[in-house]
Amino acid sequence: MEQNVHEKINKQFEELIATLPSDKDHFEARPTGIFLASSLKSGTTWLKVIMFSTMNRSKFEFATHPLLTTGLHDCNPYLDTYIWDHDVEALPSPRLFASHSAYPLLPKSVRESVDCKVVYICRNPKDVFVSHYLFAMKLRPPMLPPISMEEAFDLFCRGVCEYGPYFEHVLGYWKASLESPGKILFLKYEEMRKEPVRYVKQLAEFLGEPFSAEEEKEGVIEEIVKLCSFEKLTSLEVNKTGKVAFVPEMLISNDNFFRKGQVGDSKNHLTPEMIERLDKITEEKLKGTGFAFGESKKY
Ligand code: PAP
Repeated sequence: MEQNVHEKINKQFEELIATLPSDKDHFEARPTGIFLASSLKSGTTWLKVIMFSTMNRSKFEFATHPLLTTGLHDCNPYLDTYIWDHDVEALPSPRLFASHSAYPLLPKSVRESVDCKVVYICRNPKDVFVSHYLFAMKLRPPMLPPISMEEAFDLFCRGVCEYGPYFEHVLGYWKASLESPGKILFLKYEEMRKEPVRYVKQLAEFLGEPFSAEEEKEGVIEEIVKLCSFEKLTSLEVNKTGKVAFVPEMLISNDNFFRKGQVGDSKNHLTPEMIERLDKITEEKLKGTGFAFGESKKY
């Protein structure tokens, strides 16, 4: 039943999109370019700082690291909004961008470049939904009527989400990562939370900047994990009181990007019926794909 509804909505979208005018996309990927891609609330903020500190580890001391005083989003701009009012060509290489775009909507040159790399992070849909709902309620303009969790949940289940239906977003990148493993690294939030050192190491190798034996001995990976930890970032003044403007007219406090940072917190917010419904949709969506979310069966 749910599957049919999804298929119907997808078909309607495809038909609608085919009728829209399209034009050249002007973004030119560079071979050294690196994209952090994700759907909403999947661990983007965390991976952003991990990527920035991994790529720039020889430039900065941990004791005086710019992340201790600089807004998180300044280290890796969202191409989705940054490109509206910035000259992306003026940025030096290697350019590090983040994007919430679905895979087919990434700039063509990014998808087609052999060397430009993409790192995708996904998270189990129940935690994504809860994290997004609570975030959206905090930022919802007061003149708009509130949306109940039940209503928002129904929309999420029917694939009505910012940046497109959640499962299609994840599976789009996952399939692309199977086709081009050297170009797209696919990560899972839950697995990274369990073994951050292992994944920071894998990330550095994927980005062509593996940690040397000496760096490993000096504990550089552990320093990066510590610097980027939820506890460390939330203790910093810049993340308590600083603000970010993805678009000029909308200032968002940095503290909105941190809530609990836990795996499985959705069980404290969703009813057993909601959990059952989303688990069933997840099972149907993933059937035959070979893909599984990190730890999705444990709660
Ligand atoms: P975005 O879509 O607005 O960019 P994103 O950063 O992808 O959000 O996800 C936010 C989630 O990551 C929050 O999850 P929660 O609501 O379940 O708590 C946030 O707490 C979590 N998060 C942010 N920073 C970290 C971190 N350093 N380590 C682990 N989780 C983090």
